[in-house]
Amino acid sequence: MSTLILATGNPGKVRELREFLTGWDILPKPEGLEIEETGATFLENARLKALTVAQATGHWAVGDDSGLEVFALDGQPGLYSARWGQSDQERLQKLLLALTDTQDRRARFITSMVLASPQEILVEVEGICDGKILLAPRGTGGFGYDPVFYYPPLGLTLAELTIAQKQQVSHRGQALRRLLPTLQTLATL
Ligand code: ITT
Repeated sequence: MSTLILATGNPGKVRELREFLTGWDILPKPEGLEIEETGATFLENARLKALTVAQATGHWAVGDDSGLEVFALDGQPGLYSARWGQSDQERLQKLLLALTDTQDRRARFITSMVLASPQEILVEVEGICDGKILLAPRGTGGFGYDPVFYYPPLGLTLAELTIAQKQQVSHRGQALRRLLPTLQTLATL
């Protein structure tokens, strides 16, 4: 079985990537390997994560940089979604507070996902999920902003979905499906 390293320290992302990448020997990012997110875009940060981890381990690595863009907040927290507060709870409360009295609740999740070998970047893909920010959290699944992210076609928040259901509709699921042809090719090498 081929080895693939998940270039992330976020346990929520690890659960979602693992669910999708069956048939691979999946290993976590090496302990203590911290990657400073110095990029100016999601794509630049995703490249940094995937390539750094692939080079450090000598294996293929997949990394994503993602975030929540809220229309009424001019795209914030965006690139700084993880750095907007100390914990998921704090970030979520800050978001609800920032949107108090705001009628326009439109938002979207974006991810840039990159697959790299120790030598080079192999593929770059993107995924987007459109939704709305609720007035209060709902559901216990997922991670991050999922409990306030309402997905209109299903009438549920992403935190009310199973991992498999979230993968069907989420930005990360979409990006992973776009990565699939290359992953399938690599698996046969
Ligand atoms: P790594 O860099 O180690 O992968 P991270 O959590 O710092 O972990 P990002 O820099 O990509 O990852 O930040 C993404 C943040 O955006 C994440 O911490 C959440 O707050 C939010 N986010 C991204 N995808 C999400 C999702 O599917 N559901 C809820 N929140 C999400």
